[in-house]
Amino acid sequence: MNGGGTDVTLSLDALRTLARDTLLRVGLAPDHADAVTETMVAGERDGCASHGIYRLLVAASSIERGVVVPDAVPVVSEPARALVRVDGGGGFAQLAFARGLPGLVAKARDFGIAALALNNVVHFAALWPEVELLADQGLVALAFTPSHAWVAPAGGTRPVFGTNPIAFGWPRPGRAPFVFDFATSMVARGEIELHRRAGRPVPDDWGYDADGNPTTDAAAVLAGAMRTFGGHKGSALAAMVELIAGPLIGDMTSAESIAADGGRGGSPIGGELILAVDPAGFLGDAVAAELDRAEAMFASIEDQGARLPSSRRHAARARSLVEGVTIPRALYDDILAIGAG
Ligand code: NDP
Ligand code: PYC
Repeated sequence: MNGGGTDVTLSLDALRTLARDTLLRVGLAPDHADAVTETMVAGERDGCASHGIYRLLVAASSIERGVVVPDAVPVVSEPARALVRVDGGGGFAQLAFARGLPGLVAKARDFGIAALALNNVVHFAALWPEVELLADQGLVALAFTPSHAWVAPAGGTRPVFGTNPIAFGWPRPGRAPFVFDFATSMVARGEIELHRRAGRPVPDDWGYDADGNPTTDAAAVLAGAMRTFGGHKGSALAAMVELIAGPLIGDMTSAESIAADGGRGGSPIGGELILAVDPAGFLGDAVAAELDRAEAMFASIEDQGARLPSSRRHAARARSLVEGVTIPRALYDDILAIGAG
């Protein structure tokens, strides 16, 4: 660790130790602490501050307020031949995903397509680590999860939807997969929380205050309603995520999640849907040729100076592996204070 000023620089190993020790200190079981730590370290390493080590504050608060079951034992079942379900038992989603992953991959290879439902989990994280893992194994992947009702539908000003991210992964032979992962709100709520912590205003199209007026005050948006991205298009996608990762898998909508939280201010409770497609299912021996055709599309994007999603993330990853990560001292101090009383 170094830095006596406004920032603190940590190696990834030091960051991992900080995260794991903090989670164990607030009572998270070791298998959960390992899984949760890896997702936070990956976020910070890849320059995703809203879902990096800042999430220690969020996860610890969910544990301390009794929102998450700290020693939950995920239970894996097979509701149909191409489907895997993991009942997370009220624990964090990361361990449930890890338990369901082998079955999802095996079924996608057997049937060409398979789905994994995580039920009864608490979700504070980014989805890209999950689709990246699947794409690294040659599968095309999609992931969806509702959150808490914080987002107004296009044309309204009162929260109905969660920030409802959609993540996609596509395998690229010999290179990092094509991955995108974004909220269907203008930005993730975590980004607005970071603006509030830093005392920075937000753009006036990110959300409304509690009276339904556009505002640049981050705290007012957090108390009011966020906006969907892309107007009615983001609104429809947010509704889709509610449906396919809510009622379709027998789990909560964002409105039900925030009601279940009962004002405790914890992370969203509910489900996640992950789809995996094996390109060989449609293509057989033609997989390599078809993945090459996809490369032509990626080249035509980059050849004109546009960037692919994840390129910023991978550049941050390469930097962090050498230089470590730098976080605000105020965040570091808040993390050290977790569990202190
Ligand atoms: P952004 O609006 O920053 O969008 C992120 C995605 O868009 C990334 O894949 C990013 O790639 C890509 N991207 C950004 N700018 C460009 C560009 N100029 N050209 C090409 N691609 C670009 O993220 P959000 O604030 O919407 O979401 C951040 C995170 O929050 C996500 O990881 C999401 O999973 C998480 N989240 C989790 C929730 C949950 O309930 N668990 C709820 C809501 C959000 P790159 O990374 O390389 O910049
Ligand atoms: O940033 O919107 C968000 C979020 C919700 C749950 C996890 N992250």
